[in-house]
Amino acid sequence: MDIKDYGKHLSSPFLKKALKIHSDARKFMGDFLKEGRDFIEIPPVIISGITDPLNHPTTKSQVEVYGYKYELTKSMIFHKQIALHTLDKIFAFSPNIRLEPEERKETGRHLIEFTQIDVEQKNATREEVMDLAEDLIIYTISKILEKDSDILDSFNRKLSVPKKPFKKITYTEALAKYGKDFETKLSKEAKEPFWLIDIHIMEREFYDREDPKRPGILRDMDLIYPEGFGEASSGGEREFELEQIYKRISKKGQTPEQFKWYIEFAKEYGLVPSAGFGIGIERFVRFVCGAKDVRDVTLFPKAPGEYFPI
Ligand code: ASN
Repeated sequence: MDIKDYGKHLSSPFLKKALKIHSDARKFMGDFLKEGRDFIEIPPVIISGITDPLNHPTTKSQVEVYGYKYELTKSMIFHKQIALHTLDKIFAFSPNIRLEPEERKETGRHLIEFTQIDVEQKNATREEVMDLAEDLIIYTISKILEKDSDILDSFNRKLSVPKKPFKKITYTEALAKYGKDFETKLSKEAKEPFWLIDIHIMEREFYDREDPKRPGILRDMDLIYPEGFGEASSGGEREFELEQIYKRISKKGQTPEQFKWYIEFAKEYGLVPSAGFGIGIERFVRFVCGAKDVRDVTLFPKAPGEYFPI
């Protein structure tokens, strides 16, 4: 985006209103977790010796500090697990940097800099955090409909509060019915957000827990928006036993050395069982506003493959 296009973007009434929705969404999500459910908000981590490997290729973004290499946060997954040594229920508004492949520029869903609300709860099951995520989405959408209906009307956006429980489809079923591109097809067909569950072991990162009763299947889930808006969230129960973590790392062709500080921590103090999820804020705002592209609702939009110096 050059400076002239950025000028147009900045002065668009759509952006101005979408930023109001963004600001309100953060407030309602924070209120729900803090006041409704006793979660503690923790500060985000920007640079660290460990970050999420992610399941898809991204270019490593690192900075050198005092001669040591740090990575920029791709998600706070490991920090969430570590924080549960002190607190039982946590969340952060976590800025993430993911240098996505250039071809993701036109998906309408990818930014290389974005924020997710990243939530984790000690000793929780997948089903408990799915229930929590449903309540969080329902609360936030209800509040936005109450407070910002004039904005949504001006966008001609008809949004309704989703009903609980959200529908579920297993990864195996989705693949069999719709083929490899199931997410796009299912999202286009759906009228309400729905869950994709029981994802296959090689399709997600090593930290999502393998079902002890069903080897090869994970105790995890993605939340998918309807109307073609695509993925909203990913999460699950976590691996917490070192043996299993070693096994999963090697299965993904990774090495414990890549996650040195996480492994050191786990060896020294152990990890606690937990489950959690993260919801991308800009994607949530895009869905609420019914925007074509996530860049349209973002103040400083940085798209894959693009140089945007502000
Ligand atoms: N926040 C996600 C989770 O809690 C991880 C991610 O964003 N890759 O599972």
